[in-house]
Amino acid sequence: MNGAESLLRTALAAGIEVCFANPGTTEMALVAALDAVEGMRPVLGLFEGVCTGAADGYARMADKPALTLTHLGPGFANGIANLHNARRARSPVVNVIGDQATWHLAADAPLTSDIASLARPVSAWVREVRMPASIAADTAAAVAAARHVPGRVATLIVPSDCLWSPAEGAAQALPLESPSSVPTEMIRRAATTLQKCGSKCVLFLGGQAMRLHGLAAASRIAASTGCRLMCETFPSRIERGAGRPAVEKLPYFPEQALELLSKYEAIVLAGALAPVAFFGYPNLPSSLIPNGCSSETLATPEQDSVTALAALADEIGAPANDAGTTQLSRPPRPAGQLDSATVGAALAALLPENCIVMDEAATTGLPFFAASAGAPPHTYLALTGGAIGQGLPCATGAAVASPERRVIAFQADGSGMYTLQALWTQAREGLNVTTLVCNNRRYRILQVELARAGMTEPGRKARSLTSLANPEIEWAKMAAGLGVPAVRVDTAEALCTELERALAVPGPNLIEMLI
Ligand SMILES: Cc1ncc(C[n+]2csc(CCOP(=O)(O)OP(=O)(O)O)c2C)c(N)n1
Repeated sequence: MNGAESLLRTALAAGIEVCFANPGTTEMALVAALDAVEGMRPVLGLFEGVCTGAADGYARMADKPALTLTHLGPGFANGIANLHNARRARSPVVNVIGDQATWHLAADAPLTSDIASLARPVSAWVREVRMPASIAADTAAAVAAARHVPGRVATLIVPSDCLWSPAEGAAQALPLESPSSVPTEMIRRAATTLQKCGSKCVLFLGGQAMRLHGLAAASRIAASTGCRLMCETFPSRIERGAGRPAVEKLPYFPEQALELLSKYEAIVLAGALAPVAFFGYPNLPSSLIPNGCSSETLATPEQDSVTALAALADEIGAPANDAGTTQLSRPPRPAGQLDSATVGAALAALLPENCIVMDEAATTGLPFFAASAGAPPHTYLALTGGAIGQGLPCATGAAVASPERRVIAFQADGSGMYTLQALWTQAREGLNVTTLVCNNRRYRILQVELARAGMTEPGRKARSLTSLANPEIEWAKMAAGLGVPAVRVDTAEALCTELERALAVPGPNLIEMLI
């Protein structure tokens, strides 16, 4: 067995089954070894940002890492933005990056660069393999690092001679650690706050607390104390819809978030960090917790927030089955022109049960979350790190992880243009992804930000940097060119008809919505 096979067999033994790859010459031994390792599925991405975003989406749904395979520093660098998003989502990801042969590094050949320095800002763990004999142990360590609770990005840099040379065989998976438990003292303190402040308290959820068990406990607490359930503005994954507790997102703009939270005396954090503004603005604070509202941590993202929430519910004597659950209710099918309200209503009206929604719809997406609160149960994923171009790749990875479920990529046009190659991967892999592109022909959020900064009449140059209208981008045509059947709609009625049709057929499809 060579180093490449040793790496793949070790990853497989640790439960990794998928490799989102865009390889080059330094990874040839790994490419060849894939055929010798039954059970490891390679998925080709035509841009590294597709591979890393897909690994994020896969991890969010499978709760375990995939491999990404990228080519030296430049290949990896193309994937960094979506690894940034994965890091913010606390998704477990194992990056494997091929490097020059150890003895060829000194020659400083054209593709040679300092890969570790590129990897560090997005990786909690980085290791350079030094010899073929260590490749199995290094791989096992990389997987263990990625699975460190709640999930981290781990990067293994592997010189090509270590891949092609004979190695020692595969290593066993290292034992998985469990999340650190929350001290009883923290649970008691949070219980006191919730009981004292009651409906003047927000229980603020993140990470595993937004999964079914965490939500059930949070719902018991809300039913018992009257507290309001909220979650991060951009949740990595939340289970929602009919039969599940209703959780609101904290508004994006700091003025709105501060105004909302100013009505409360306390915020209790469960699996989430204290919320901060996405950007600094003149005369606005970084923290979104207003003066006069106290903040208290029940569980950090690294701690076992689910067990802590259940213990807290018991501590305050919340009845076991008192979970206030959301009634099934959908908006009626909308009619008329396409805008954020009718698009949100159409999607909420037709959302299939048990689907996964990846929301990178930016400004057009805003009304959807509230409109779909009573839709059939579904999973919602958001852009966690603000690095746009995550939606289509993440939807692709989610579909690889959950082939039995329909994935809906709710996608803003400007953001979608960063990584539209993901559509080709969806077509090639036959993934059940329905993409709804919000073609508003602009970077609307940037126009909003210009106005917020007082530039209500932007000049020609400023306008040109926020408009996508010239030339007009034709998404349906691009999708067809990448192997994904697509249609274009410009009314809410047509959107409903086409969406119903798209959801009924297997494989990927795309609806371009002219907003
Ligand atoms: C990687 C990256 N590059 C640039 C930006 C800055 N940025 C934020 S939103 C945005 C445009 C979003 O436009 P679109 O996706 O069309 O959504 P809309 O605002 O029109 O709803 C840009 C360029 C970013 N957040 N991330």
